[in-house]
Amino acid sequence: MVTTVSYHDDPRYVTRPGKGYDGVVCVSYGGYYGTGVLLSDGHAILTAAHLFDERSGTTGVTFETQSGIQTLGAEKVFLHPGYDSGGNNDLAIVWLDGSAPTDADRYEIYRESDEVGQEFTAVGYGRTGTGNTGAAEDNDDYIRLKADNRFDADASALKSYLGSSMAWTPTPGTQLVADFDNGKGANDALGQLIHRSDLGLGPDEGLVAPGDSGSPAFLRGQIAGIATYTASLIEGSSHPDVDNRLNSSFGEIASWQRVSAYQKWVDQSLRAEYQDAPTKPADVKKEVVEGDSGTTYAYFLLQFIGVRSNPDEILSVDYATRDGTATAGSDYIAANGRLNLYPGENEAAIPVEIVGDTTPELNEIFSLDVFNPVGGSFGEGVLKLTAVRTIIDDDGWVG
Ligand SMILES: [Ca+2]
Ligand SMILES: [Ca+2]
Ligand SMILES: [Ca+2]
Ligand SMILES: [Ca+2]
Repeated sequence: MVTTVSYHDDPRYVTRPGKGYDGVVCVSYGGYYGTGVLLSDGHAILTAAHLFDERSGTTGVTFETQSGIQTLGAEKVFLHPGYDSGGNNDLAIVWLDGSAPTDADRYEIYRESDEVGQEFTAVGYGRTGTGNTGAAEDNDDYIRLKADNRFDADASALKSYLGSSMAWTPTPGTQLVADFDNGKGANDALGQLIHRSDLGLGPDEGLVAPGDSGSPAFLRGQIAGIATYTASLIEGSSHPDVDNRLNSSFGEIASWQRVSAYQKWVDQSLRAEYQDAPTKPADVKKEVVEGDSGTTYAYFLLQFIGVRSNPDEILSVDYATRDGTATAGSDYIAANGRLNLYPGENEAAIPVEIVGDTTPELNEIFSLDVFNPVGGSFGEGVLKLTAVRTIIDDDGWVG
């Protein structure tokens, strides 16, 4: 991450373990590296497809958490089927070959469409440097930094202003752009190029750099963007880049894949991996054996019974886990988010990770609350549904 001020140890840029960014990981493949982010199920990393483009090799995913540094491999990697080298649909999901460290943060994806104009926090392992001089060359020191910026526009707005002087064509509604501001109108790239004037966030502002490909942009703690490219743009008499070369300096722009536009692909790609998930009520297991290491899933099944008033409509509910005798963090991993049922889907499972250990314990319970139904109801007067799961200890007796 290139930041406005140089010092990597400036508290505004550091991401120490335990402070909320432990699910941002370094992804290596074929001698190249980028950044990715752990999704809510604890098994999948969302990153950029171009990390895997035209190379071969093995995938490594490195976590830095309070329990130390741990690298996992990939069981498989899915590229978005519409990915093209012009930067469209530049998303990949890495399915880990084991569960992520239990102390790594898991993140929901951002599902609203109000990103433009909002401040976000970008976090990644990319090259460091300052806005004045850009990313330092060949300093792959793998420091996870964060910086803020604001989504100025949908990337398709650039094309409508720049036309054929821009060599690529972002699909409308699928990418978000932000510029790297130093507070001066002359270097306000998107103010100059597309009349979205905004002079930035002062010393908190930053921009992605090589190594930040695939890195998340967080809005309200959820993954709203996945970094895809940077650009130094010129149009007529506007030369906003401070040094007229592509190096993530002040006056450049970056583009993020707009995750809200891809929620169906993300959700359905993950659901296809939950091979033990129940698909009908008779298959639901209300008791789950704890296991001795890593995590295993307890599933909750959400089923819609009825006829959609509009067959193209997405139905949704919000959900959140709740402690019973089991405690989030040590016995299971808290989950909360929104479950969508897409057209043609009438049920889906919500996985919750059970934390394995070898300590004798009593059997313990926790719950999942489901609320805020959109497109259907739970029945008259019912605001919330609750289901309970029991974690069966497999480590002997306690007195
Ligand atoms: Ca900016
Ligand atoms: Ca700006
Ligand atoms: Ca530059
Ligand atoms: Ca056990």
